[in-house]
Parts: sequence; structure tokens; C-alpha cells
Amino acid sequence: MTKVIADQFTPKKEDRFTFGLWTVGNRGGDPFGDRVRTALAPPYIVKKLSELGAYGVNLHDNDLVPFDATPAETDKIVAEFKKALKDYDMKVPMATVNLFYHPIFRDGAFTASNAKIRAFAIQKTMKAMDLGADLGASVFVLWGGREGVEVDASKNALDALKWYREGINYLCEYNAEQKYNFKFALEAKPNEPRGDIYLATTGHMLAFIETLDQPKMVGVNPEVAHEQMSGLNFYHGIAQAIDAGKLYHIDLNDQKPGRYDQDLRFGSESIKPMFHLVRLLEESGYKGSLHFDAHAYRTEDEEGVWSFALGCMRTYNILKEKARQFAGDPEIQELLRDIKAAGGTDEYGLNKYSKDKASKLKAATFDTEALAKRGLPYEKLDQLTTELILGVRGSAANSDQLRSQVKAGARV
Ligand code: GLT
Ligand code: MN
Ligand code: MN
Repeated sequence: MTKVIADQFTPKKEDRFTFGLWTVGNRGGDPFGDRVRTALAPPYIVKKLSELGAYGVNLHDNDLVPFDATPAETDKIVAEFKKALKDYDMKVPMATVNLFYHPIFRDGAFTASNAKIRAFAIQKTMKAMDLGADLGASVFVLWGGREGVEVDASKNALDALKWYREGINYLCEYNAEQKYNFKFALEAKPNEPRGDIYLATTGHMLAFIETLDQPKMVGVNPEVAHEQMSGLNFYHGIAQAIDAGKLYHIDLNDQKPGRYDQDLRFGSESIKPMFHLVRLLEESGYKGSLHFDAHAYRTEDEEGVWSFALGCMRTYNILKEKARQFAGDPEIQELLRDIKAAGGTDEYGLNKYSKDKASKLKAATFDTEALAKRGLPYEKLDQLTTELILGVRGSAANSDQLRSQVKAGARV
């Protein structure tokens, strides 16, 4: 039995932490080896996650209801699941659809070459939306894992994009007609399981969304590992999604660079990038779920799965506290103020173009040599940040000590 350490980082319902049924339910199979853990029943997952302090669970249609279940079986499974949600005060904030497991999707779902398969994919998604709405979900994720190719000669990418767009437009209409009020969140990934997946990054998704009939209904669900697989800076991607008003959901996990999609425990590898991510999520006022799309190492038994789940949530809360300390650290803040002050103000009015301003700007002279000479104290700032994350700074005692060092003009 996993012991919940009760301290300030202990997860609570109000932290809004969620897990997919498929995450803690992952059985540790990989392309080279068999499953190592037994299946966990969805109501049991609900109970265990609730005891650990999670707010909710998310699911694909087939995480709960098997692909070939009869209507009577479906009703029974859904009723038992709803009872568990009620008994353990758990929510289903997000639902999604599995368009990747069944062999029918071997060449894609919305972008399959076969029109009947494309129609089946839309039908399956509408039914998954019915299920999600019934469970109270407000976000519907679409991850196009099979929407891609190994052989570009096999499919015109423009046709694929057209089918993809038509599919999502169709589902937006269904959403409006049924009054489900879902926000769709599109999740990008560069490759795996396909050799190349269409709309490979969150940036591609954001551009694609603007070409849809109802762009307001559609945002993104970026996943840490998927952007890092492309060698991208996740923090920057999230900032762009927030800036566009499109961060409808997020998949938190971790990833070693240059590997397959590892879906590691949140913060297990990229502590500094995840610190900046948490700082951004907290300071930007993101109000959506904090969803972990990760799974335990294959080495683990069931107890290891719950240690994994607790670890994801604790690390988030620890990084949240670190973000608070960063905002209150006198030396870091003084350095940031200095950097800002040295940056000067927008004296040429670049915030808004006018003909007059442009002609003044063209006539202005710049002391390029002096401007180019100025160094920036980013080494010091980054070292202070590193020390704060590593726990050398930040406690009340440390802050007092630091304040007096700063006053005394000491170099830290
Ligand atoms: C699958 C994938 C995830 C997606 C899930 C949603 S399914 O586990 O690896 O990244 O978020 O479809
Ligand atoms: Mn994901
Ligand atoms: Mn992943």
C-alpha cells in the first residue's frame, strides 16, 4: 500500500490533477516484451486515484467500454463506472476516442485512404462524444496517432489535410447540434506509431485550427514528450498556445531527448524546463485540468504504479512552490528588475505603427557599438535559478541570509 506523505505537497482535489485510465492502467508491454502487470478495473482506478488526491480521470471510449461490447454490456459498465465516480468524488473532465488500436486504422482514421474507414472513424468519434457528454466531460481530445504515412507516394498530403479538416468540421457541427459544448483539443506528435504524423507539432495544430469552420471550438492539447521528441522547447510552445487563447488541455509527462515517446513520470528528467512550465501555467492563470499522460516504468508492480502517480502530482506541487519562491527571491527579482531597467522603454512606439513614427524611426541614429557591447547577467540568473530549484535557496532561513548578503553587496 502506497503511503501518502502528508505535507504541503500532498495532492488535493483543488489542485485539479487528472490521469487517463490508460496511464495508471498501462500494463508495461512494449514492442519487445509482453505485458508485466495485470489489468486494473476502471472503478478500482477511480478509487485509488481519489485516495491519492486526484481530481478526476479521463478516458478513451475503449478504455472503459471494449470495442465489441453489446449495448447491454455498455450500459452495465458505464453504470458501475458512474457509481465509482460518485462514491469517490471523482470527475471526468476530458474524454477522447481511440482511433489507433484497431487494425482498421492501420492507414489512418480521419485521413485513411478508404472513405468507409473515414466514415467509421467519424461515427466512432460521435459515439465517444456521446459517452463523454454522459460522463460530464467538457473537453474532447483528438490525438491523430495513425493520421500519417510511411510512404508519401501513397497519399497526397493535401488530400489528407482536406479529409482531416472535413472530419473536424463535421464533429464541430455535431457538437453544436447536440449542445454538448465540448471544446476540442488537438494533440500533436511528430511520429510513432506512424513514420510521420500529419500536423507534427502544437505550432502546426495552431495554424491548422485557423482553417476550420469553427476555430473557436477547437484548441490544443500539447504533450511534453511529443514536443521534446521534435527537439522543441515545450515552455515556448505552451506560451504560444496561451497567447493564442488555445490551451484547452495539457498532457504532462517527461522524456529523454532523442528517444521514442517515453511518457515518463512528470519531472523525472527535465527539472528546469518543467519548473519554467509550471511557473508559466501558474502565473498565466491556466484553469484547465493538470492531466498526466504518462505511465510507470516497466519494472514496476502495482505499488510502483501508485508511487508513479503520486510522484507526478507531488513534483508538480513542489515546482509550484519553487515558482512561488522564485517570485519572492530578493536577489533573483533584483536581477530581473535590473535587466528590465537596462532594457529601457519603447521610446519609438513600436507597439503600434504610424507613418509619422516610422519616418522618425528611419531618421534616428543608434549607438550600435555601445549597444552591442553591453553584457547581460544571464549566467548569474540561471545559476540562481538552478540553486533555487536544487533547494539551496528559498527556505525562509535562506532568504533572510540572502537578503543580508545582498545588502552587504556580496557576490553570490
Ligand atoms: C495515447 C497517446 C497519448 C494521447 C492519448 C489520447 S492516447 O496513449 O500516446 O499521447 O494523449 O488519445
Ligand atoms: Mn498525450
Ligand atoms: Mn506520449
